[in-house]
Amino acid sequence: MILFDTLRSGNAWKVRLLLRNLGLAFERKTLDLAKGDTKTPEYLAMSPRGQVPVMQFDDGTTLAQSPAILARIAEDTEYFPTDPVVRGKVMEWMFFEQCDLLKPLAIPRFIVALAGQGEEKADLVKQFQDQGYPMLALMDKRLAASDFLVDDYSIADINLYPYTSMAHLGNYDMDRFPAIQAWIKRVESLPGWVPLIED
Ligand SMILES: N[C@@H](CCC(=O)N[C@@H](CS)C(=O)NCC(=O)O)C(=O)O
Repeated sequence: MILFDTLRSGNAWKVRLLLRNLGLAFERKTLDLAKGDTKTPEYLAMSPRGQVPVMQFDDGTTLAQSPAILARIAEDTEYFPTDPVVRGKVMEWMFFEQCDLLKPLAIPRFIVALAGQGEEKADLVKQFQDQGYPMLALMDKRLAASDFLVDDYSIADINLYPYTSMAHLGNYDMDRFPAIQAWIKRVESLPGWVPLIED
């Protein structure tokens, strides 16, 4: 299997976490967005949006969109339960992340920590934080009642962990969310956890 990623992509980090959790071997092709690596005709055939991650499977098929990749890799494993009610809840959290959480967390992190424009774009950061804080409050409420987002650790946790754990880099005050902080520590203590930048 080949994972197309970038050095600091949280969406690709999700896929590496699952692969490491499962102990699966894979090759990593680390691209450079600034050089247009994801906008070539060959790459756009795999990812019409020209984004990472993309996974190329051993049968030659490819898949974009991190939750879809997680779901395919986790099929028939404990990380993607088959019970329709439980599986539905796992999907619910993954859609929540894509629709409501990803941009409010990822864009401030990009502006502040990666582009170094936190001061000049403070208003924009605040606009995204105003969207993100209520979503983090929903997560915190759930995690105050449960060790993991659904029942046991699943691809729901893997999908929500990277950008939540990096939210402070976008100047989010994560002290407001003690249950999220405890969950982050819980995820990081599991076998196979790897940091964003691996040695
Ligand atoms: N919904 C997508 C989002 C992927 C995404 O935003 N990837 C970023 C890097 S983390 C990217 O490739 N950005 C370059 C671009 O949008 O042109 C997913 O979950 O995989």
